[in-house]
Amino acid sequence: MCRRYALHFSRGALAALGFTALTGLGCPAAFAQAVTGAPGATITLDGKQLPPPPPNFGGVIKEKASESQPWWAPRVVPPKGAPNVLLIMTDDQGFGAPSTFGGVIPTPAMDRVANQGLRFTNFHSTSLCSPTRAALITGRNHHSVGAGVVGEIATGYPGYDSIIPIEKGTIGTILRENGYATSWFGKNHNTPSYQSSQAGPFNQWPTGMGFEYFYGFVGGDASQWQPNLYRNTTAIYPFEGNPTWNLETAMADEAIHYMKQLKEIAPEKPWLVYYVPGATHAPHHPTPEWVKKISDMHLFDEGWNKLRETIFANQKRLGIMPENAQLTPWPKELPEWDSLGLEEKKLFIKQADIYGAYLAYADNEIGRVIQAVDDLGELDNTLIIYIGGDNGASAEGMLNGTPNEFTTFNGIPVPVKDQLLWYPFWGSERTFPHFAAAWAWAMDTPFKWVKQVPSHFGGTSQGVAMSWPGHIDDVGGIRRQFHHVIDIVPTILEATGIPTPQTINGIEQRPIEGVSMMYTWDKANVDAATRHTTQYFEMLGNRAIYDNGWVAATTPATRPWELSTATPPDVISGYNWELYNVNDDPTQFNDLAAKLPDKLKQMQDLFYSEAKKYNVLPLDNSTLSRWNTPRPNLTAGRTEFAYSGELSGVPPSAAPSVLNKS
Ligand SMILES: [Ca+2]
Repeated sequence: MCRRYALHFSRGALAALGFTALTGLGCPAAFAQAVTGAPGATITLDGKQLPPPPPNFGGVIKEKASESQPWWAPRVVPPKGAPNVLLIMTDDQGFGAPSTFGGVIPTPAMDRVANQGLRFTNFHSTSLCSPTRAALITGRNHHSVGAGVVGEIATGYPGYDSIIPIEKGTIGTILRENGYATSWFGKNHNTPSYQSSQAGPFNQWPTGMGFEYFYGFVGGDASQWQPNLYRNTTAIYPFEGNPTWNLETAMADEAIHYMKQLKEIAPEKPWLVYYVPGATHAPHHPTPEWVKKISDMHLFDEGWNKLRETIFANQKRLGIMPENAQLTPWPKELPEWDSLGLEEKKLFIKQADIYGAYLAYADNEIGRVIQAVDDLGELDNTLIIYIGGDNGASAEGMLNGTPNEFTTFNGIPVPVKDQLLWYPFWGSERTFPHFAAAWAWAMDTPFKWVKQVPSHFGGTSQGVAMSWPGHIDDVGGIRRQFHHVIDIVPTILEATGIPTPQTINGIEQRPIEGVSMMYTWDKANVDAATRHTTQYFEMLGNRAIYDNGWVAATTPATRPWELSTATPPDVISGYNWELYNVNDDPTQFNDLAAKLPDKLKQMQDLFYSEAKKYNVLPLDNSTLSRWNTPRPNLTAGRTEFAYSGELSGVPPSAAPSVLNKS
């Protein structure tokens, strides 16, 4: 019976095929004695070659079927004990926004993960959307995977072309080929913009990157009321005729349905659910129920300066910030709350209430997904990683905020009196709103700077909660080791016991660049030195280097809230550098550059050697011109366009340019 199967698939033959172990041979099946190879047989790969080479036929073929023996290849299953993986990341959420990290906005779902696992207070993103996301799913630096900047402003260099190279496969592909069900819900932003129309190609859509199921939007942001929504690669419109429909709720429903269905059909099959809501990127689109709930709490009535003090006090009380941390000063570039008039305060409080409602709403829907994991009996068998934001809070609303984010992209500030016309509708489908830049700075408490800024922790610090019951022995603990978004893939691989592949589809794979964070799960390692000892940062010409507790960083030469209108200096010589000892000074309060010029020089040299290693060159700090630089476009060379009937969701990269035309 089963022994016979094993004879035909001997240990030596398995090793030759790249297989390491046979498990669960499905012996109880009545026909097991009659067949060589059983439909219920499973196998765990050694994972070096993905997919594995096809196994040799293990049966017997004669002229007649009645004299032959059929054979089925065993089903690939992950290593025993490999958990489900729920990988959650919100968008544009500041370090100091959620209650889990001292913020005033209630995030009980993130609290839940933190309280059954660990909080990481020194974890970093790239400071921008597509770059962080590409780094997250590949375990490589953003420039290493063509994502030195967002895809919309890609340029024709390996570090910036928005193409994830085939020699750097994603966690989706790796887990899928090792027997996981893989899925992606929410924001994509990793498909090259010129490949994001219905003309494809689709190999860098989620379903082409190893994620078997996708429900979400392709670009950098989307209306939550009426998004450009896709199921896999097909546009869908579930919101039509349903005015209370909201994507935050719909994507939670979808993820819950997906997990439930899997549990019922294949209860033993582990899954990867990559869950990345549009919140809290603009447009801030919470439901009216959440607007009321948060507005009634009056969280922001005392303004952004007071908010910072409140958050920092909470962070000290919770142990998020150590005793030696100092609150960085309010920047002179942004107005003090007390200098504002009544109308300004009224508008700005509304903007923050809507943002707060959006974050609380998103966390609530994430909480429903986590509760569904619990209800399915899978919580003890699930590694949950909840990353608070893919970059710092966004100051892209300019100084006054805006009822429509696209005014920022066009460099048009909207006066407060004009914005007040939208006051009653803020957050509804009639608006595409963003809050004032000063709120972003406050949401990044205790750090300096905001989204787009990789040089300072305000742009890169993301609170992370991580849990896997029974595997983290310091439940509710805090970890201060420096880590980076490229460390998540190696952490997942170590937790699942799945090796890093040497080849995927015959393509030799380049090394993963992050390090596993699993050593921090051990209580004995609470104060262990970080295993991520060096990390460069670069975005839009601004840059920094972390090395063994030191950070050298350029002073941002342009302001993120000026976006397309700023005039940048020479990208090499036009920047001042700062130097921090972040072991002693975790908020980057004391600039030591003038005191320690030799240390600064050593760190600058290290930045450039790392930059060469990871495709960071050539540096480019251009702003508006970068949006309009030539890049692949499906309309190139065409002057006539004919469209008949219904056609929607065509991205600018596949549509005729109507800029400066009437
Ligand atoms: Ca983002």
